[in-house]
Amino acid sequence: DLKVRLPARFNVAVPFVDRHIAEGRGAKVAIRTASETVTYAELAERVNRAGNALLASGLKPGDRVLMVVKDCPAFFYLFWGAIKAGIVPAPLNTMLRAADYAYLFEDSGCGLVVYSTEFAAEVEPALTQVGVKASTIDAFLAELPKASDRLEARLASPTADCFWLYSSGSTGRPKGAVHLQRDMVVTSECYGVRALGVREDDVSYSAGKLFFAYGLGNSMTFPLWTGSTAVLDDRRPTPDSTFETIETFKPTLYFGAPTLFAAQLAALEKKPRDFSSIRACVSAAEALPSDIFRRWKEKTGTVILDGIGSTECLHIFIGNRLDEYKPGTSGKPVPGYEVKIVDEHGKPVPQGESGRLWIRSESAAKYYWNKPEKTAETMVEGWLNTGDTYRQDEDGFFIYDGRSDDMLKVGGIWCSPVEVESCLITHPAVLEAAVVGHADEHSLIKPKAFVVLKQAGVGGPALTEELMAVCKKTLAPYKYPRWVEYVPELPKTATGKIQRFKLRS
Ligand code: 3UK
Repeated sequence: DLKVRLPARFNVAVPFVDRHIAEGRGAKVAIRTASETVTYAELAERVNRAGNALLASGLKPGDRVLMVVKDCPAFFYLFWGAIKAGIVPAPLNTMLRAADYAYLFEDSGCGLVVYSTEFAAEVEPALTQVGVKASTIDAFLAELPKASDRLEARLASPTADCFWLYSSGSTGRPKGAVHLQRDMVVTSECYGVRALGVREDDVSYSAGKLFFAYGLGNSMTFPLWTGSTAVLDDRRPTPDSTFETIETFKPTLYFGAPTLFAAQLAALEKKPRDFSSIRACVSAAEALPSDIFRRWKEKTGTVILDGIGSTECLHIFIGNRLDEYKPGTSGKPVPGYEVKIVDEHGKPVPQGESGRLWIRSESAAKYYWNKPEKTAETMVEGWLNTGDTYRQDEDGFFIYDGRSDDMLKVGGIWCSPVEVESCLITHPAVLEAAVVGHADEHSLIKPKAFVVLKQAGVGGPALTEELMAVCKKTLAPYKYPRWVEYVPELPKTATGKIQRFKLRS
């Protein structure tokens, strides 16, 4: 039986945090960073103090605390302190712009925003606009010594709302995926332990940050579930920063994404690095080209296990394993997850044919906050529509065939073509724009813009520079178009909808 069993009433902070004290792991290091180490005993105490500090700030069980927090131990204190007190934490992408934050503060109806000062330039204007209560991480940490180190865990059902993660869509605003008490137990046990084999003596390091569901599992829930150790680095991941972290902290598991593996490979051509501590690498967020797998293995001697996960499912649901992998595929369903590939009528396709991928699992978000229509479209009778097109090969491995919608993964992060188009048309020279994915030299997708100008013939390198600059300035910088092609008109349907699929080919 692959189902994960939980008591009728519990609080998920107990097995993830408090259990380690009872099991005699108090002196073991839970978190390592360049400037500090935190033991399991220190973690449990600070989680209690954080929960009490949140309650003292006026938050009540069920209220949301939004986190714009870099990868640091305080992320753990805040997240688990909230959960233990029955408050709902929602970590946000730290790369967003003021207008995005204003929307999220409003949409969530949150009682408090806690942010790292590194993000103040985008967070503070949004706070002023929305008028929500806020604290910097430093101010929050300064409150902890005054708060009690004892906190009674607030018990709830395994299917009670627990935390949120926002995910973006092709049109419209980000959707808050509401995750339940049991969800982190399910991902940690099914993918973390059963598929990946995370164990107590592992040291995990994830280039993907904690605010992504991917990083949250890699560097927080899997280590805490197994009583192992997480390495946190608050820098923007580059080849140099990640190699330095690997050489300094000697992780056994390294979690990256294809764009970063490609950049690391380019850097390895110039200077070899020490990978001897690593027993497995994991890649997710977009498909890993088999050429990157091959070159990585050649250069580092380690395999990269590609797996597909989503914010809605919380972590990887189809993945390669150390004992069973095939480069160029996403692997096989993770034990405990049900998977089907269906046609547009919902009928399973014959083996080998491409169709839409649906997932059924006990780690799936229950609904999107405030978005009943999106919920009804995506979550149907216990199944979750991933929006991906997949096929299964003769050995049962799942092969990614692209998205069923127009959404792009850029460097592993969602990018809506509509959002980039809306930004491009703010430039006075632009009449219309359409954005699609285009493969770069590593077979990884980046945005490409097709632009119709108000005045034909003025398009050229100078204007292209300007268009890229306006996108970098107004949007999260990774979303800017890497190529701009000037065209006389865009292909459209009779009703005037841009046919992006025609531009892709
Ligand atoms: C795409 C992949 C091909 C796919 C995620 C691991 O990426 C994560 O979550 P998001 O909500 O995006 C989900 C979508 O991204 N995708 C992810 N991984 C792969 N496509 N191969 C892959 N290996 O379109 C999927 O629907 O940002 C990844 C763990 C937790 C996660 N949330």
